Amino acid sequence: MGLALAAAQGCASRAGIQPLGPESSNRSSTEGLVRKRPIALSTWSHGLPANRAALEALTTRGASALDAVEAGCRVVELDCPDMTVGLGSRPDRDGFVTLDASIMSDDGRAGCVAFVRGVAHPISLARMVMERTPHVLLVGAGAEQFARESGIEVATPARTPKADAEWREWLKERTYQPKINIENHDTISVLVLDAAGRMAAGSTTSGLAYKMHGRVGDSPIVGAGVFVDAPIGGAICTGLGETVLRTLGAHLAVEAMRAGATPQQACEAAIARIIEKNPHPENYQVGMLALDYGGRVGAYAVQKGFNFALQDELRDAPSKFG
Ligand code: SD4
Repeated sequence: MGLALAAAQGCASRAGIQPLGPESSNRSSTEGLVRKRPIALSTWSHGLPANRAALEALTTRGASALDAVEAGCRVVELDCPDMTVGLGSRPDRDGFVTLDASIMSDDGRAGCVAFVRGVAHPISLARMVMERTPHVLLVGAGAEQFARESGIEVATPARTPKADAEWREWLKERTYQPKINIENHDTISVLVLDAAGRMAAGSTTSGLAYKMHGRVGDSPIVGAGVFVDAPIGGAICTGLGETVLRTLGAHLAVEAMRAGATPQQACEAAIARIIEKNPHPENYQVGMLALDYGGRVGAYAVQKGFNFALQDELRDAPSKFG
């Protein structure tokens, strides 16, 4: 074990972070991954169009990190072939498409919405919560009322024909079992470091297909699905939200970095804690990405199969299993 890693693990364990086990797989495959600002880092392959929009906003429109995160998330909200983000998503078990989103700036400001219906761009509504209200999180009918009052159209809730057909098929069996890497949960989470050195993160999702009505995941919860804190860095998550909520996964990763871990070590430590606290990791997937102000990138997942977009490249994250 190198001295730097040993030191980071010492710091991490002093902070209560699970040190890496020797069996940790593919440890070094994203260690050493560094990019120059501006940087856009996003979950899954729809991170590619998200990053494109984010970087375009940063480089041609002089956008801030917050603007870039919002721009990246909006692209996927509008067009998500996986039916996991935006109004075209699969519904909950009662047939309602309910959406969650959050946005956070590295100065500690955050805005979130959960369990909203009929809003095409929950990420923008989350940003309005952050910038125009004294609150952090609005949910359900209250969030929709705030949207209307802010001039955002709230459509009559509906399912797309494809989502409707799939839901009707699902109703025949009515079983809910999270499936690893099967495209029933592919949140877009975006982390941006702009040229001026400001960081922001955002996440937007329909959560889990056929979830219970009223279920909210990690994505709209600060510290769970997203967390950024200057001058340390940021982290974003995707996967089975319950496991991330129980551990405040993104916050774990940022606190590991504060204790001296690299972004890669931080992702591995946070995933180790998630596995420790959530039994049967063979049955779930969580993917985590982290970034620091030096442009160092971390990526790690419970299972094989989590890919992410760094700038315009799609990469496979190393994983604990598989
Ligand atoms: C949730 N974490 O609601 C989200 C789903 C997700 O990739 O990230 N899917 O649990």
